[in-house]
Amino acid sequence: MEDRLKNIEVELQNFVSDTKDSLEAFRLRFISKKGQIAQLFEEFKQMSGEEKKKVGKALNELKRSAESKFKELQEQLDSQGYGSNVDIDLSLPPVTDAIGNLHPLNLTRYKIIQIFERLGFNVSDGPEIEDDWHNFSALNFPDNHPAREMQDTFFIEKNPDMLLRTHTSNVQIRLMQKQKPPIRSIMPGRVYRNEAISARAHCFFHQVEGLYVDKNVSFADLKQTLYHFAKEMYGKDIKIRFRPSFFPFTEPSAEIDISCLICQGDGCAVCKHSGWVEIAGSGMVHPNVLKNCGIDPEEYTGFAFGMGIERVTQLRYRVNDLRLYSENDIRFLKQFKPVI
Ligand code: 2U9
Repeated sequence: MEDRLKNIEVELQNFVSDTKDSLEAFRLRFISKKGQIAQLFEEFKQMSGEEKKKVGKALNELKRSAESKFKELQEQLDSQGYGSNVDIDLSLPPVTDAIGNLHPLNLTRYKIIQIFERLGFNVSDGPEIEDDWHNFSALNFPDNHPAREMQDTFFIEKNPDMLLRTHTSNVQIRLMQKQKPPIRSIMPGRVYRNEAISARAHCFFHQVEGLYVDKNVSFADLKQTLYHFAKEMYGKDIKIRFRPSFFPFTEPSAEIDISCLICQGDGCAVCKHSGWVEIAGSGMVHPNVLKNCGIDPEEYTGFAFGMGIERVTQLRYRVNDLRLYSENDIRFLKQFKPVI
């Protein structure tokens, strides 16, 4: 009898209950009239006086122990809100944490990075506050170039000039200064221009520029790389064309158009009835720029390109007002689901 008392004590102390049903199981097993302890009391009645003396006290203690453990389990359950007084409606929708989503410009940036990373490009970063040399001079901008004027660029200090970078090309310059070719890198980042804010212009926007410098890099490499990008970004049926252009930092230079996604080239308001939309600028890195960074243009050639992330996002999601990107209006922001 004494051993059985001890075993039941251990069993009831180790009992774990986290539902109403398991609490009821405890009651039936230890406390009810048909439970184990009641059974022991029945046996107790049949015992001799001598035996009763030996186990009587322990049996009463076991009964009290079971009752106090039952109370403890019941209180535990009540405090968790699952107790007998609380009704829970399991058909109600769960209460979840509100999860935000990625900004559409970030969704586009990640997609662009993913495409170029698969081609072996890495991602480089650099300062947004830049000196004149890294933003203009090293890129072959002549002293009198209009971009160097206060009307176009935000200057922070004059003599020596410090400014908010107008493109992420400063990162290419810094990369070429410190790393010898082969260089295959893209530079996403925020850039600043002194513009009045409207649906079509803003004082800042985001770019991804790219640079590939090695022996024997040709204009054909540039064309195929950007054609591949356009197919990955806009679908395999996209058409692409290169229009001759001019930039101080590339020679020859070309602007890149894709066939209009809205009207498939038939002509609409988005493509101004031309069937084509501009998506990027590009060209072969000017020999002066390579020289400025200590790279021999006789040994190495390279191509570079630049595109606005807002522009790519506009074509992707049909966002027609640039101001929406920075107003932080939750009704706008919550419409974008990752399609990375
Ligand atoms: C180095 C050498 C060459 C980057 C280039 C463009 C052409 C270009 C615009 C597209 C839309 C800027 O965002 S935008 O307004 N970019 O047209 N960018 S080639 O050329 C470089 C960069 C760095 C050292």
